[in-house]
Amino acid sequence: MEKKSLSEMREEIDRLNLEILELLSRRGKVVQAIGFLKANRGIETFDPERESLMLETITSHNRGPFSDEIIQKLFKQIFEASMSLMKEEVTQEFLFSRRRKKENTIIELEGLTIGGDKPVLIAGPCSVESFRQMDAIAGFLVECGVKILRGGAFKPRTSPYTFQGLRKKGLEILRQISEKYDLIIITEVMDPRHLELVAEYADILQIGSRNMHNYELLKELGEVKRPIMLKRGFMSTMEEFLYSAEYILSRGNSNVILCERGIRTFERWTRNTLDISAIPILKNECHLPIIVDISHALGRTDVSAPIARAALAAGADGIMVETHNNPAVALSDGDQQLSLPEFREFCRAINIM
Ligand SMILES: [Mn+2]
Repeated sequence: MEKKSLSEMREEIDRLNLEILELLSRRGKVVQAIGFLKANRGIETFDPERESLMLETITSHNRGPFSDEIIQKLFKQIFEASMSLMKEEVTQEFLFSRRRKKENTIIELEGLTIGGDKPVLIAGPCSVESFRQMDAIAGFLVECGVKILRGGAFKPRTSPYTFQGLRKKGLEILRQISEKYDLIIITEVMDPRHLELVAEYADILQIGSRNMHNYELLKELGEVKRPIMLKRGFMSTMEEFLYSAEYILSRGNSNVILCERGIRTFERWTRNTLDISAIPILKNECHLPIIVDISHALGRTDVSAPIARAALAAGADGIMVETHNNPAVALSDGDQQLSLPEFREFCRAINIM
């Protein structure tokens, strides 16, 4: 056999590298096509039986010089890379995905846009307590330029013995206030049995953190003709959060607003830990507007303004904040609600009105 020089052998290695690359790329393309097919048919991407069969076939053809073990390791790497390619293909198919829809989802409601160029401010008390309370708060908020009023009628409380909300009476108060001040109303729906009732009174339906995993409720929301603000579960990953949004989108309701409201960590000086990084990451991954609820994230009022500014700087489409005419006697979440003068200061500090 004719002896090759070192440089000749190196040239050969260079050529072989490119051939391997060419083969890998070809293999990758086929994998993508399979991923697309599986996504459409809802088939699980990982098939361990098929993988071990492939490894068996490959090692049975191995003629060296690499050991079977090394060959298996190398191919295992190729399989893993293929799996992530396939997963990418599947995620692309999700309705929330930015890869599927490039432009932002903009929700228009009575002349107001959520997810457009201008951030929105959602304010109001934790709970609807009485007409007088709501009247005092709403009158003040309107003067500050607020267009969306929040207030809970159905309250998910940690203890069954604390105030559970005024329920239907609360919804009626919200409607009256909405008509008096021309405000858009957002309120929580907790149970599929109340959905029709709440949708009758509210303009935007809020799904609380505790209900982010209530898939039967999410499915029903897909059929409702109202925008939905879905709050992130306090123990949920961003991926789980988006999957929950997908439940609503996939049933035909494309008006979904995400709400980051903090996640539970070991930190006790704030009620939750606001996940600032979730804002730009979710914006990259999906096309839905994102509101940041600073009150439930913080559980305190003293750092409201810098945190709201941070959320806006990170790309939030709006801020939600709890405000009460007399936080000291509020029936729920007293510690985290801004008083009305504090709210006015807050508005000045964040300067989005
Ligand atoms: Mn609250």
